[in-house]
Amino acid sequence: MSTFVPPKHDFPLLVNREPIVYLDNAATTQKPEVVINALVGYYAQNNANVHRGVHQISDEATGMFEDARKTVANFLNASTPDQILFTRGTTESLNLVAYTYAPLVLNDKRTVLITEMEHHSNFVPWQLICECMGAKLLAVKVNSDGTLNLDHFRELLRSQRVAIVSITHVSNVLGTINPVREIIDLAHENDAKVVIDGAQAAAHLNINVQDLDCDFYAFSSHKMYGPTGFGVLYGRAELLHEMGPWQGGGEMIKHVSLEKTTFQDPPHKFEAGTPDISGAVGLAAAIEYLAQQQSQGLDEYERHLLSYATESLLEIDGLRVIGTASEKSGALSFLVDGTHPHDLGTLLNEQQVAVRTGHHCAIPLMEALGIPGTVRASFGLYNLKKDVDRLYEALKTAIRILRK
Ligand code: 7TS
Repeated sequence: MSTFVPPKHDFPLLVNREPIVYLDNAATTQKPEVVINALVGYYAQNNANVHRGVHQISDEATGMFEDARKTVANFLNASTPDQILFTRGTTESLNLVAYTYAPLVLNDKRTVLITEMEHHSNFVPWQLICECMGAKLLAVKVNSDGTLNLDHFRELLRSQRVAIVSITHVSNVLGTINPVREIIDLAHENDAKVVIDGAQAAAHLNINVQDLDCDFYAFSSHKMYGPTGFGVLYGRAELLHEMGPWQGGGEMIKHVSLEKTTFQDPPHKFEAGTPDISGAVGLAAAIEYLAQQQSQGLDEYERHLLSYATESLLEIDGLRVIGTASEKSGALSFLVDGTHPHDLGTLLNEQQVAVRTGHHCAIPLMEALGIPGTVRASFGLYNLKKDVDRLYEALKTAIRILRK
């Protein structure tokens, strides 16, 4: 095990709600005190609207908001901050691409490729826009171990006129880390643009949009220790310039008249109305906090913890891990013979262990795997081996009760 020490004491909720073991980090993470303080500090000291006031406080708020954009650009290694759009989260980021970029390229019966392992938020927006444009939506198959069927991907790229590939970096159910670099290269060789859903990657992997060479990258602040209701879309500059605005309103215009409105350059063209300024400030604080943890060996620790959890749970009679790819991160899904996931989740909750059960907003994946749902334990930087041991013991008790 690495020398990283999980800083549970940095997270007030975990301290206040002891002895609850929180293993639902793929749904949302808890917030460290530095993030909570950044939000309170912003409202107590610097709250004003951005990009419009001539007064000092508005200047400060604008500075903090735009500094947060720079922090996010560095976090993703984007070449410029104006390629960073602030949204309400991954869901809104993906909808933004579907509604403003897809119409430019989905004419003429072209295809959007997703995969069977997508979260509904990387599924439904594409279905809606494809229906609207008369385009085809196809899904790359998932192998029984939870990896992507890359042969099927290559075959679809060959046989279809693919305009867009939209794929998750890390599966929220299986934990699979997809080989996105390879997928992006293959897609580009076939003239398709690539959107990456980074919702489950941002807290766990180092993301470098220039190395990946992706066209769009989306993630949510709340899954990486930042505030809820805030997120990011990275877009390649030339594409953001081609794309029309998304919503109309204040601050996204250059000039308005009855005849014609002209628009600001990206990113402001895509940010109509008063944005979530505190969200940006909170996300910047979360990114700094996460970077500090990473500098102390977090990545290795998280890998060890996931292996430890997998090995422990596999000792339980009749337990089957759903998703056994060699490259995994964050989530551990499983089923236990003779029990229903929901019953297990309920009995775990009674023993103060918080997990998620069900289809995890990935019904097509459940159907592809032929399972009703899973129990999912998902880990954050504060989880200890002791938490895994609590899960193990609570599971054994739950199974004993259910099998009586
Ligand atoms: N994409 C993936 C891969 C996700 O896991 C989620 C949320 C989203 C998109 C949507 O993110 P949002 O912040 O816009 O809601 N996943 C989950 C989950 O696994 N359990 O609760 C939410």
